[in-house]
Amino acid sequence: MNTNRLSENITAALNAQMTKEAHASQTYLSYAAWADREGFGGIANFLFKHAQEERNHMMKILEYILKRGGQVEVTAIPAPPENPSSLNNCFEKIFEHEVENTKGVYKVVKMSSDEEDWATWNFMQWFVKEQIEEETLVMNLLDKIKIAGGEKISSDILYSFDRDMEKISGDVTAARDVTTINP
Ligand code: OFO
Repeated sequence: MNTNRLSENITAALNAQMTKEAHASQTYLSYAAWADREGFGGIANFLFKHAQEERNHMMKILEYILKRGGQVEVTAIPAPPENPSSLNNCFEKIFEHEVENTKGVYKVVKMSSDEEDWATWNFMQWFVKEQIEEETLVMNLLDKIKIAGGEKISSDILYSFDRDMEKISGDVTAARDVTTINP
């Protein structure tokens, strides 16, 4: 008896999205390390936390595939893009990355609607909402940087921006408190 409730196409699309989330996690991780090396401790912490969030998104999809009796395919993750050239560039790159991720989410939503797989459609609505929040968050940060001078942001504004970023709370444990038991 076949208990797999996912079509071949949906399984492939969900696995692809899972890899996209893993890639997003690696990208945030790489930018976080860059930010830390540049001396932006608050921004680095924000990005480390976000890397963990993206990994959680990957796990959410993995668990869903398993729950529906489908086949999980863990594949190679593409390397993250090059390091940003500035703080402004860092958040521009993040915004572009999030928009790309949203496109991947929409692809699965469209496919599930075409196939009338309402379980997957319903599952993916969480990601649609999450992408709105993430795009808005990055958009607002970019606005702040723009007002503060964009590429020409002064070092004292940069200092207080970095300190403010330390205070932005995410859904996950602060990077410095992360352990394997408490990811
Ligand atoms: Fe950037 O959030 Fe995952 O989906």
